[in-house]
Amino acid sequence: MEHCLFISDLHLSDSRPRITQAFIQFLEKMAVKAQVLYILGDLFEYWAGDDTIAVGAQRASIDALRRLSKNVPVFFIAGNRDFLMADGFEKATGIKILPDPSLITLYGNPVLLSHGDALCTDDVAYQKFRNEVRSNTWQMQFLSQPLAARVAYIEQLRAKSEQEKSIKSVQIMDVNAAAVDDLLREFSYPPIFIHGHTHRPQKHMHALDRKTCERWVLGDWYEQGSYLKLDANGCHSQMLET
Ligand code: LP5
Ligand code: MN
Repeated sequence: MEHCLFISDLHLSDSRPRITQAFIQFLEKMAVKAQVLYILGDLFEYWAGDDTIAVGAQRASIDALRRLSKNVPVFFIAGNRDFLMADGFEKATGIKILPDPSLITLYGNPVLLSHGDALCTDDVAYQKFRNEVRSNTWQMQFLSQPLAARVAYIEQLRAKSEQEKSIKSVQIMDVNAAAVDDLLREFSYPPIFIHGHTHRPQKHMHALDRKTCERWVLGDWYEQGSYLKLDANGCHSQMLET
């Protein structure tokens, strides 16, 4: 049956070769049979800039994506780890980067897609940081630094983020219910909304202004790979065999 696939939060890294292997296998065995593959952010542990491609970063994954995209369209929405992906990444992989959020139509239904971090509005420290680093001026300044300096900065930032996360509550790091409602209203009540980021895979039902919306949260790939399949009958959450 014709279907589309959705994944997010793989956090591919040279330090976790098993996940990279699982990802490449997923592309070659599963995604190749799909009509479209959507990657909703945090594909990589971090992305320091498109010039990392030239030094061989994530070569195996990038090559596998390029092979797939010759036959299956692949779309990407940036995560908080890989929002610096740009034209160089698109060219190297054949992937098209979409804005966050994006409303698409699949099998006759509007489907809203996002990474999901923008909805964590209770995490005030993160949102302040997010606003800063998503500005063009900040990104131009950051990307003008040598790659080694950027990587060193990101490593420090990762440590700071982990330290802050250890004292933030679970609720603060989840999506804010009112922010979800506002987004669903803004996009005229899409019946399906898919996002990642929180690493809490679940189907949530939203009843809002006498409309209903299924919100599907994708899982991360730390312990086991997973994906969401959407066909004319709706969404189905699937785990990869280990
Ligand atoms: O990613 P995850 O899920 O672990 O945590 C996120 C939020 N953290 C981040 C930071 C990234 O993990 C770091 C790696 C991204 C690299 C991107 C490359 C671009 C360059 C960027 C260079 C500046 O996104 C975390 C959220 C969590 O999701 C749940 O939603 O809570 O947010 C934080 O922890 C951020 C802090 O609250 C605020 C950070 C302030 C940083 C101030 C500058 C620190 C300077 C460090 C050097 C000393
Ligand atoms: Mn994320």
